[in-house]
Amino acid sequence: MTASPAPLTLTFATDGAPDASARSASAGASRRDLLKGFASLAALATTTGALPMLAPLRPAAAQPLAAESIKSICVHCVNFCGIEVQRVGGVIRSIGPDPARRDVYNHGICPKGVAGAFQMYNPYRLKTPLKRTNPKKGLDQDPKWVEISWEEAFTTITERMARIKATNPSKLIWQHGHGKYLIGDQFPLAFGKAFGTPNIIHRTTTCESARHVADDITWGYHGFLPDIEHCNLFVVFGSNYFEAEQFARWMDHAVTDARERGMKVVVVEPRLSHVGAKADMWIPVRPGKDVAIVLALSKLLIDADQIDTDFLVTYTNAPQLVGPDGRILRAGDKPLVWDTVSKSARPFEAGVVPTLRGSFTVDGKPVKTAFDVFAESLAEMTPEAAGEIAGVPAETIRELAGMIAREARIGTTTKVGDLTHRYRPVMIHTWRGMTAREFGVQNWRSGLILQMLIGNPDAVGGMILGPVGRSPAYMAPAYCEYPPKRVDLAKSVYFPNGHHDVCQQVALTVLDPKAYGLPYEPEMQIFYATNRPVSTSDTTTQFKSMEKTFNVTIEIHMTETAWMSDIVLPDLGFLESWHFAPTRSHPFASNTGIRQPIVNPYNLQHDGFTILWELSKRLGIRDAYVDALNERWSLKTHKFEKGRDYTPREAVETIWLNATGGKSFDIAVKEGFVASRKTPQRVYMSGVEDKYKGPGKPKMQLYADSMAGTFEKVKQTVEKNGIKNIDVAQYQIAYSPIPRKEHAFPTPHREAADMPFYLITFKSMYRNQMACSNTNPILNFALGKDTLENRVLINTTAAKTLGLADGDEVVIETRVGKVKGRCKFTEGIRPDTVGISYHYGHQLPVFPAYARKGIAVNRVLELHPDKISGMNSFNDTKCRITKA
Ligand SMILES: Nc1nc2c(c(=O)[nH]1)N[C@H]1C(S)=C(S)[C@@H](COP(=O)(O)OP(=O)(O)OC[C@H]3O[C@@H](n4cnc5c(=O)[nH]c(N)nc54)[C@H](O)[C@@H]3O)O[C@H]1N2
Ligand SMILES: Nc1nc2c(c(=O)[nH]1)N[C@H]1C(S)=C(S)[C@@H](COP(=O)(O)OP(=O)(O)OC[C@H]3O[C@@H](n4cnc5c(=O)[nH]c(N)nc54)[C@H](O)[C@@H]3O)O[C@H]1N2
Ligand code: SF4
Ligand SMILES: [Mo]
Repeated sequence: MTASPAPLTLTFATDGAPDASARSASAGASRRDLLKGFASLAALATTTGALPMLAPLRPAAAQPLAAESIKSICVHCVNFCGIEVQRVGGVIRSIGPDPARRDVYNHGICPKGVAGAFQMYNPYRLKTPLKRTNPKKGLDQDPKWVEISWEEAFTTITERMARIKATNPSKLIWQHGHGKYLIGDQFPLAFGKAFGTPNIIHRTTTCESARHVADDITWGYHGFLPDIEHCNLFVVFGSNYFEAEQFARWMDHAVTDARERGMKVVVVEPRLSHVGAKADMWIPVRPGKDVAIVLALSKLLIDADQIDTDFLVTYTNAPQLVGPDGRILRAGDKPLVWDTVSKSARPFEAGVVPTLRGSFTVDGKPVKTAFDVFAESLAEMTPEAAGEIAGVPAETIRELAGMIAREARIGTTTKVGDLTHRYRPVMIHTWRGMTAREFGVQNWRSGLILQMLIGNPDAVGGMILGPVGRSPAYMAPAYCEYPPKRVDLAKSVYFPNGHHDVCQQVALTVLDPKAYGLPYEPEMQIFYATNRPVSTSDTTTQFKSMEKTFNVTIEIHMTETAWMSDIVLPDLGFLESWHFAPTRSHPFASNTGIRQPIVNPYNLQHDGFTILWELSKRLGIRDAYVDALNERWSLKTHKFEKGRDYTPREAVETIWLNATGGKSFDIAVKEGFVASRKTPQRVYMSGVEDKYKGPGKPKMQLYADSMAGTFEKVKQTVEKNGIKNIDVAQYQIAYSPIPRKEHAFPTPHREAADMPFYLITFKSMYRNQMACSNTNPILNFALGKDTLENRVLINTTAAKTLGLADGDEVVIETRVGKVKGRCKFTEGIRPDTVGISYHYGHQLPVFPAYARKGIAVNRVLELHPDKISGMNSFNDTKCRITKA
């Protein structure tokens, strides 16, 4: 899904309201039409009471306008595509892909990227700081905003923060979402350190943290990419790379090219996504049951001896011995294997030849290999049993197992460049499909284990890993702190492996800190580029918590989160500011880039960086902030100096110089990035080969012994402290060292049997998250009626048995609430499942009607976070559909 950098223009109906029927992509619309359109839109923009001031557009006729082309990086979504922006007379005329990135990342850009300029010129932008004068907070309350100066805003905020700092700095909470991709995590984290609060909370548990944590537990780092260039069978369990994903503008093209070369794509997903529509085979799995299919595939491969024994023995802990207590046997801290040479239990050191399978007696105790513990646990996971759970014919599962076994070419090698290396051209892939749910870690662990069975980690055509082993602590039993220090309870006994923050928990702890043993009452929350309550499950509770605290929101336009705030600060957007940008790349390239300001139509003064800098000065912590920044960014050759200020450009330059080994910043400004292709040696030999291969090395955790260890700690901590709100039996299921059948049954699947439909959500190409695109004129009017609202996707046959007609208004009822929306019949979804895309149904009266269209599905999603990672439950809720 790409678009060429054609110039964009649009017209509006003459009554002043933007009109979809008057939509036009013709070049005929004049700049005056454009301005008139914005002015009329602006008349609706009652959020601030102020009319927008547009960029100084000069009359077209007078003189030829200077045309410039500027390189930057899109961050309308998290794909970070390289872009080339055409600016004429100081105004953005078009945005297209940066052709120079083709070899290192993105081919083309998407409609959201093309429409990026309209995020900046959007008349609904916040233009001045706002102060709430109605003390009562609620979505139904008018905040009675008054405009204030930056000076008043900073003074008010600093006074409160100084008081908090003097009493207990932990009472300050900073939450960001999209903000991570603007100024980066490091600035807020450094600020938190200088201020003294541990409560800097990122959004990953609403995003994909279960996937990260599964990787972390398994190989001590998170992240992988499919080696699509060499893969022959790509099995996708819910990764939406034609509409969403995080490497999509590379992956969509790479998959399309590979299919032309002959790569087969199998998509396992309840809904026929664009990815499924362009696959060789679509397997409509019942939501949340993927793990059952993957376990059955594992069983079939093991039973047929279609596994890579050599890989399992050499790189993984599959040969390690497990005792009757479910723990790995150790001598000191060294795990034991059964040595076939000495016929005894020994650490895997030089001269030892471990067996993969077998039961033995060690010190009078019966033990068996971790591999056998796993294999035996699969006894009942036949294709028939898994098919029954997952709603998929057993034959289909057998067929897929056959394809994997055939294509994996176990035992073979191939040549890439001058490197001869293991060849396993099969990749099992997921993004949020298997992971955005309770038991998300266990679901994806099953996928990782399946890939260990065929030996594809860091093999040609397989799964390419990052710097594995970088965080060995993630592979050890978790700390299980109690009482918790952090308001999100990450790494506490509640979410022991919450390595990536637990953002949706903040609201619950704020509402009742004592219930979780938090030794303080949170007082103030700053939200930077996140619409948190709307982007997570159980929206109502999330909003309630904002009634309790003093809230500041840093935003580009009004959002529900801002509406619940005491002070709202306008931010510069991504085409208006300097950012050191984390860019995406692909398995064969790495790159470093920047974003640079291209326009500033509303003459805004501040961005996230300058706001934090100013606060640090006013709070008297600037030098401590500088120290923390040098540490957080790991700055070595070029550092921030104490006793002086930095402009955003100077800050970005400092980080760039450090990251690029001193490459001139002129390159950043001119080219936008520097990149290098990786050699095959670096791609395939620097991960598991380097870290985990052979005797004397640590091992990838096929059997996650650490989980059993963590569970023991949870149990002890609960008993010792008399903790009432932890269900130990459920933690035992969650913390199994290997994935099992129970992980296909998240809470609503067990408890809400009277609700007939599974409810899943997904992303749509024309929207980004929950507030980025709702007032963007292009994304709302230029793309056709299908993009204006989301519908309840329901299977045609199922809908007819409910007496529905296509397009009927229906009520979606779950155990936490009801929402209404129009249905859309489709054959592309299972009859027991309904699908509703995210992004729609804004709740504020200040938004125009078009921005409020559609269904705010998160209002009816149940919250049962994954107990390991804290991952929010997006695709577990069950529902009833009735005609409205
Ligand atoms: N049901 C369901 N829920 C989901 C998902 C789903 O698929 N289904 N997806 C989930 C995922 S993957 C994620 S990551 C989360 C995202 O959740 P959030 O991080 O809360 O994302 P948004 O809702 O987009 O909030 C980002 C805010 O940043 C603002 N913003 C954009 N640019 C700027 C800027 O330059 N400066 C400032 N200050 N603000 C800016 C936007 O206007 C928007 O209000 O949502 C999750 N929620
Ligand atoms: N257009 C657009 N692009 C985006 C974003 C956006 O908001 N809009 N957000 C960005 C962000 S922050 C992220 S994290 C990525 C997310 O990127 P992805 O994870 O690729 O996208 P999602 O649509 O969140 O979810 C993936 C798929 O999971 C499927 N699914 C749901 N339940 C199940 C299930 O039980 N089993 C299986 N197998 N599949 C299931 C859905 O149908 C969906 O197609 O997208 C990024 N790109
Ligand atoms: S995929 Fe995301 S980053 Fe790339 S152009 Fe589209 S919105 Fe921008
Ligand atoms: Mo995300």
